[in-house]
Amino acid sequence: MPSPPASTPVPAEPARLEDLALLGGPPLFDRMLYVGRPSMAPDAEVHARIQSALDRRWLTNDGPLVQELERRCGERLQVPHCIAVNNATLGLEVALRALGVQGEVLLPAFTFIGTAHAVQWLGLTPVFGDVCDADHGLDPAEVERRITPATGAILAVHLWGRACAVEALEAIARRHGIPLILDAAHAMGCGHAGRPLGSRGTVEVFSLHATKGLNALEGGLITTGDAALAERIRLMRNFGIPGEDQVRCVGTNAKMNEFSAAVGLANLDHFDDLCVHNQQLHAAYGAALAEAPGLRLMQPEPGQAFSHHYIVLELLPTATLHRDQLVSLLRAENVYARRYFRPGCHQAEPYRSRPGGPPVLPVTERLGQTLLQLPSGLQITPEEAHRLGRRLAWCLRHGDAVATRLPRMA
Ligand code: T4K
Repeated sequence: MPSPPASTPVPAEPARLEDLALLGGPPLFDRMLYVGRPSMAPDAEVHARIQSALDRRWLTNDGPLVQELERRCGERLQVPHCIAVNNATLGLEVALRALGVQGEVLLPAFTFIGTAHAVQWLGLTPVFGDVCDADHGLDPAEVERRITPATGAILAVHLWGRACAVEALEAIARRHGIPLILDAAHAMGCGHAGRPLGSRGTVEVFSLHATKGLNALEGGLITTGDAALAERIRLMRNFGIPGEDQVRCVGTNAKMNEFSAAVGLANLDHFDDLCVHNQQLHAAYGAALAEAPGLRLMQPEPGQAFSHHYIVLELLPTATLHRDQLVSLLRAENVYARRYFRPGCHQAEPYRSRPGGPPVLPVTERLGQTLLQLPSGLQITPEEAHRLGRRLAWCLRHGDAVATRLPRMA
């Protein structure tokens, strides 16, 4: 059968199995949709800010655009100290180093590998714990179980921008006299207990990577209420140099440059609108998937601000298709869904090969097998999100028949 003309959208619900793109039908979308596609301010606004940096010939080393970004983000996050860095991984390293952390660091295995590598890179020992089903963040009960006198810090993650169990983790950290570092890489635009995330624990670290909701090409922010810590972090991000002809401590080069800050500021002007757009996408996906059997769409913490940057689905045991089958079906439809975060960090090298082998972490293992993420941001309209959701729901409703035509999954 000939493909429909380009102007006619492919129906969301196929008339027959062979209309699925993986089985020979036309793809649902005429372009690839990605998880992590950057959402950008209008080009002219980005260009104008970059041009201002070029005109000043001040390109890095605590330039005026970096300072403006720090001030505006600090206000937005309601935190006294906000320090821009060149990415969140180095941000975590600088925070750990400025806190003088030694020995072991307790962290979740279900996170991006950069969280664990930041610890390992400093010569510290990552100790992995499991996460909670409810928020996919580090389980305080696991921390209690694994904490020892060798534990130098807890490093928890606000995964997908949902707050981890901060109150319980803060209490444990306080009781043991160790810092709580929060990886807030996903958390711009997200809140907890009526406030923006960014001012919890000892220190929080945001990512402004291109794939994040607020992007500065590459970048990060370290936020804290501790003035002395903030000063050490500022020193350490610039080789330990407080001013001309002085070096006060060991440091690294974790400075953000002016072009990154220019992009970050331009995008910041549109960030609230982006969050509204993402909320509409989430609602559209939710409406289409409401009746999809065996599937759960992650919801924000009730009543709290949320960026909806990550649209997270969980396949339940009753689902008729395996997560990886859905991912293959979607790729053929030009939807590049992701399987964050598999394998869990404990199953990745070098951690997997440590003596004694990786710990058994049932929730991490299960989430690594059952979660997938769908596209968000300006690349996709709510109407398209609805069509994509309907296609997914159709696949699950007809999963038994679809599965007979797909390679078997383990
Ligand atoms: N902690 C957590 C919890 C994190 O998730 C991350 C980073 C960090 C710490 C460390 O933050 P940074 O040091 O990066 O600031 C991506 C990002 O590279 C990574 O920053 C992010 N987490 C992670 C969740 O996602 P990959 O390996 O999935 O990237 P990649 O290259 O596959 O890109 C993802 C998709 O985005 C691609 O399929 C296409 C699209 N894309 C990407 C880029 C860079 C574009 O369309 N345009 C682009 O310019 O890690």
